[in-house]
Amino acid sequence: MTEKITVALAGNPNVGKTSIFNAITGSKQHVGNWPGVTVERKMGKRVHNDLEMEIVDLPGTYSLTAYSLDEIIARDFIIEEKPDIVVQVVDATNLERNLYLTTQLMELGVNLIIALNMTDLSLAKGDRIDADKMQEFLEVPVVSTIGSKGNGIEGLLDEITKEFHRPQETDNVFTYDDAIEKISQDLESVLESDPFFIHYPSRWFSLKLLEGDENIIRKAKESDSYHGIEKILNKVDAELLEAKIADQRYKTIQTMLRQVCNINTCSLSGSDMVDRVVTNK
Ligand code: GDP
Ligand code: K
Ligand code: MG
Repeated sequence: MTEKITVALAGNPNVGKTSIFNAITGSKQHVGNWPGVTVERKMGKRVHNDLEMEIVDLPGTYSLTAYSLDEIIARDFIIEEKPDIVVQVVDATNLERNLYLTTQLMELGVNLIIALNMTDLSLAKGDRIDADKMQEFLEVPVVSTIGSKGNGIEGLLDEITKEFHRPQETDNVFTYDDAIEKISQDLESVLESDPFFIHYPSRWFSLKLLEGDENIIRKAKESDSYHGIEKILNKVDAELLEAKIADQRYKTIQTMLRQVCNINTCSLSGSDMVDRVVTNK
């Protein structure tokens, strides 16, 4: 029996999402627009083993905040359509920046697989990335690909099948200092006690509140629990927290990079990245 599943391809712009989408779906694709907007929406089909996969090529995003239309489209699709699997296509020549989006996808609680793409270019650059160690650290499958040549696609499809049949566990690699964890847990309790928030992953929603995400705060205001949420948020300095959260995400990424690759070439300077994320409004 064939089961139907949805697989979303996420990732930063120009990392090879569409190349991988084309390699998976061949000519079985259709192009339209996302509802209500003129952003291109590509869907395609592929049957692999016992699965009929509907593949969705999401707009390229650096984060999943509400800073741009592309980010809103990608995040709404993931939250509302709940794809069975999300494949994040990662540019192996730019790991540190790409893995920032990984933190967001993990916090959303998606069933994640990483396609480590552009591995021909990273190899040529002299980087040696240990995909097995990366997989161990992140607790998500990592498959090496060269999207433009269609290399690694069968392996990726096998991994999608395995991941779909694997019982879902919650990965929580990205944790924060005790103060942030405590406030986040307080918020998560409020969110989990109100059915208004039932469709949102509470960990992700609470971190977005702490980051001062305007879209999420507006959403929270529509709920009956906003009074309780506001009381918790009033106790913290939102701008400081947003920077701290981004900083701690990069620290975890850097810790991982030191373990999975020859650090000099794989790592960029973390502080520049934090500035970019925080001031990107
Ligand atoms: P998207 O913006 O994420 O959809 O990226 P595209 O699929 O459009 O790819 C961006 C560019 O990178 C294109 O010129 C692709 O041919 C190229 N590309 C994609 N994957 C690879 C890869 O693994 N290696 C190399 N060398 N180029 C790639
Ligand atoms: K492109
Ligand atoms: Mg594309």
